[in-house]
Amino acid sequence: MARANDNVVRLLKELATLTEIDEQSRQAFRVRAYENAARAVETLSRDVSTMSAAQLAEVKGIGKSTAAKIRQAVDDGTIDKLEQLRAKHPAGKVALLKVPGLGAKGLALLEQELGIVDVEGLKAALDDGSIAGLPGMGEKTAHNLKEAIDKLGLGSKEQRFPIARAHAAAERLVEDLRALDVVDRAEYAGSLRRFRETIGDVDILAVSKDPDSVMVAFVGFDDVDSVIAKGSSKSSVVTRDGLQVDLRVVAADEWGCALVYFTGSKAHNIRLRQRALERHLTLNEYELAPTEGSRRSRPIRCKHEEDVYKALDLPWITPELREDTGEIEAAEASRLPDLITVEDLRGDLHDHSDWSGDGTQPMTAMIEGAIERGLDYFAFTDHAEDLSINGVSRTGMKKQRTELRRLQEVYPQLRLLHGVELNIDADGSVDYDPAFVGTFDWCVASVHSHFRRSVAEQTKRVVAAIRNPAVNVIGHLTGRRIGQRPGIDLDVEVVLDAAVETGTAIEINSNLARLDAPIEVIREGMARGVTFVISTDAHAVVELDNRRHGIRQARRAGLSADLVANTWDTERFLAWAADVRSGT
Ligand code: DGT
Ligand code: CA
Ligand code: CA
Ligand code: ZN
Repeated sequence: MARANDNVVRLLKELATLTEIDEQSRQAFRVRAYENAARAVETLSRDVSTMSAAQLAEVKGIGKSTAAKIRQAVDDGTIDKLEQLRAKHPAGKVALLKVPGLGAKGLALLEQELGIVDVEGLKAALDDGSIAGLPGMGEKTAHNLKEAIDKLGLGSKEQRFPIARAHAAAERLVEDLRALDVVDRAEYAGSLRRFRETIGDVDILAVSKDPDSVMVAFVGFDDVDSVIAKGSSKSSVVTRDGLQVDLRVVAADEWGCALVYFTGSKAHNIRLRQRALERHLTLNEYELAPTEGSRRSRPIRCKHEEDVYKALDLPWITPELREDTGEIEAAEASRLPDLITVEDLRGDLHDHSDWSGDGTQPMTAMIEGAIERGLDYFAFTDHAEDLSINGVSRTGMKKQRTELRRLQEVYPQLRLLHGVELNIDADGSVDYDPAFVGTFDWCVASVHSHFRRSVAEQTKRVVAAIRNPAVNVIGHLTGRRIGQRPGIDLDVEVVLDAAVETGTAIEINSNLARLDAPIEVIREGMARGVTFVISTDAHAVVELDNRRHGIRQARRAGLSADLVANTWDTERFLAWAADVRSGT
């Protein structure tokens, strides 16, 4: 996405959230207008900074008055209305709005009745019982709020950020650093490079011969809100999003050791340092230095991570595995898994077009995007009719199919599947009738409702979907949104056993807010022989690139390509997909 577009999206999303708080409704006209506009810019192929307000207003999803705000965002770096709302509603309220079960109305009530404006205040009021006494709240609501806060870790002092938010900010900062003349390399390290689901702070490393200039530029970047510390080789800042970012500048021949050190994990580093000591070396952020008893007299400087591992008689270990959960032993014994890479993917099997309400682009754009990315096969899986705001009726689906069959002739190089994303209802049933469902080429079935049910009920409904002969794959298995909504409670072993028995695949959803199935589930599935599918769940062409996130999630679990159905060639894939559905 063009850099200007990225900034505008961020400002519009913040404006939508603050407007929701201000107007005490998520459905308020202006909230929807800003959200739609953010979505439109997110998927726009043109750079907004080259567009006039009039041109912007012509884009689907952008109204006239929002177009003017976008223009101001591009010109001034901010929006007047946004500044007013920021002053009126402090950051604590924005965090409160993220507590599941607490809407903008609830927020207003808490402030009016109890003066609560942040999560800390809410926690205290839950503990002393005053929430349960509020009109329209009660014991049950209080209990649910408490549970949500605990489950998401929102109550803790050292708040962690969902990877989606940290990743976006880190990518922008790294890109800005790389654009500086004085910077030779820049990369994010830490838990983000290991691809953890939540991030404490972002650690960035850069190589430069002129660290002072790098620091001066860094603390002045767009995303930076305040500076905690500014030194000549290390600085710490806080972004507008409230995220702490540490930057360290090193010399080119320190890069290898520094990147290993700051990527971590701490536990992995400790193991490496032990290995170094056994070889009469000490490993630190900059070098491998000889200790007493060493035959070496000079430290080893490493330009690359590979050199560090080599000095310790190990092959390079991918960052996603560096948690000291057996990867060092595996490396030692040359038994590291042959991990899947983005190049292994041949198809994408969960994609939306503008046929369902939340998709933003026509099928042709999505097809061309898939071809550009070198894919061999591609499934459109627009939402089925039971999803009230977005679903496509039976008639709509039939029309889409006719259109898709025509497009197949226009684009013979990409095998197109007419699929659907079915909704798994509370009782495990899905949309339409079985005969019609059977006419699709490919069926994803996902949970989009009833998130709070017992383990037994959730397990039963998902197993019923797995046993449905038409269903090829279960989409975003737990329905979680990292840092926002916990997943449904499932008996994972029962679900995975059913998937093995029927051959139904389990999706690895590449959306950074989801990364669903979680890695524990993927590992458990690997042990049982489950087949996986890695899909983007793209609602726009640019989101086809999210494949790389799904791949990193899979790598964290130790997954290799052969267990992932959409790494197979078209013929093998289609034969498998047909088998799943005939129950053989
Ligand atoms: P986070 O920020 O909590 O999500 O997790 P990390 O892993 O990014 O941790 P952070 O930011 O405290 O430190 C970045 C890396 O620096 C960490 O992964 C390993 C390394 N590191 C930090 N402190 C220590 C330490 O005391 N010993 C060792 N061996 N490494 C450390
Ligand atoms: Ca960190
Ligand atoms: Ca750090
Ligand atoms: Zn979807």
